[in-house]
Amino acid sequence: MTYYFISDLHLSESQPEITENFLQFLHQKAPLAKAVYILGDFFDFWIGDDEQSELITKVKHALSQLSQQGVPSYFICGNRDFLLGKDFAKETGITLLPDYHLIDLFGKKTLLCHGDTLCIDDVSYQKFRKIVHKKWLQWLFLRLPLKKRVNIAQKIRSKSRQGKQSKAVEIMDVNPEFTAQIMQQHQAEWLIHGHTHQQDIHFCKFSPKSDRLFTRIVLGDWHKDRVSILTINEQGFTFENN
Ligand code: LP5
Ligand code: MN
Repeated sequence: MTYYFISDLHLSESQPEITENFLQFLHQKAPLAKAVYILGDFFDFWIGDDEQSELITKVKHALSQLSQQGVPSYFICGNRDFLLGKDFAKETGITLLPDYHLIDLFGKKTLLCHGDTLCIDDVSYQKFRKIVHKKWLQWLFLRLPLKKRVNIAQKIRSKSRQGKQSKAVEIMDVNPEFTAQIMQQHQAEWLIHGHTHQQDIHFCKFSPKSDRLFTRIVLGDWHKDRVSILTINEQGFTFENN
C-alpha cells in the first residue's frame, strides 16, 4: 500500500523532459499506488482551465487514465497554479483539496500543504498572495482573453524573478515558529510540503521548551534528469530521485 507525494514539477512547454518524467511516473509507478498527491506548482503557471495545449492534453489524458484504473489523485494548489479549477478536476478525475489537508498515514496524522503559506517572513509575497486569492479578482481575470492573461502572468513572473534577487534565502523559507503553531492547531505529527524545493526531512520541536517533535518532510522540485517522489508505505518513507 504505497502513497506518492510530488510537487514543484513546474510543467511547461520549455522543459518537455519533465513532462515525460511525469508521464512515465503516472504510467509505471502510479497505477499500483493507493493514492497520488500533487502538492502544488504542478504547472509553471496556470491561467485558467480553458487554456489548451499539447502538454495540457497529454497530462489530462494521463491523469484521467489513472483515475479510470481506480487510483485516486489529489491536488493542492501552489503559488503558480492556484487558478487550476473545477473543470480540470472534472476532466481528469483529480480531487481538489484546500490549502491545508489532514490525512492518516499508517496511524500518523499528516498535514499536507504547498508550503507558501508557511513562509510568513516573505511579507511582500504574502501581500501578493492575499490579493490574487480574492475570488472577485480571479473571476475578473478568468474573463480576460487568454492572450491578455498570458501577458499578465508573464509580467508577474518577471517581477517575481526580479524581486527574489533581493530577498534573503531565509525569508523565502518556512517560519519555524509559525509552522509549529500550524502543526499544533491541526494536532498533526507529520507535515509534507513543497514550494522551497529543498528536499529534506526535518525533526522539529513544537515549542522551544517541549521535547515533543514533529516530522517536516520537504519535497524537491523536478528537473530534466532528477525527479523528487516521496514514497510512503508500511515500511516508512523514502525519496526517489531518478
Ligand atoms: O514562483 P517563484 O518561486 O518564482 O516565486 C514565488 C513568489 N512569486 C509568485 C508569483 C508567481 O511566480 C507567478 C504566478 C503567476 C500566476 C498566474 C497568473 C495569475 C494572475 C491572477 C490574478 C487574479 O508566487 C515570490 C516568493 C517566492 O516564491 C519565494 O517564496 O518570494 O513572491 C513574489 O515574488 C511576490 C512579490 O514579492 C510581489 C509580486 C509583485 C507582482 C507585481 C504585479 C505586477 C502586475 C503587472 C500586471 C500588468
Ligand atoms: Mn511554490
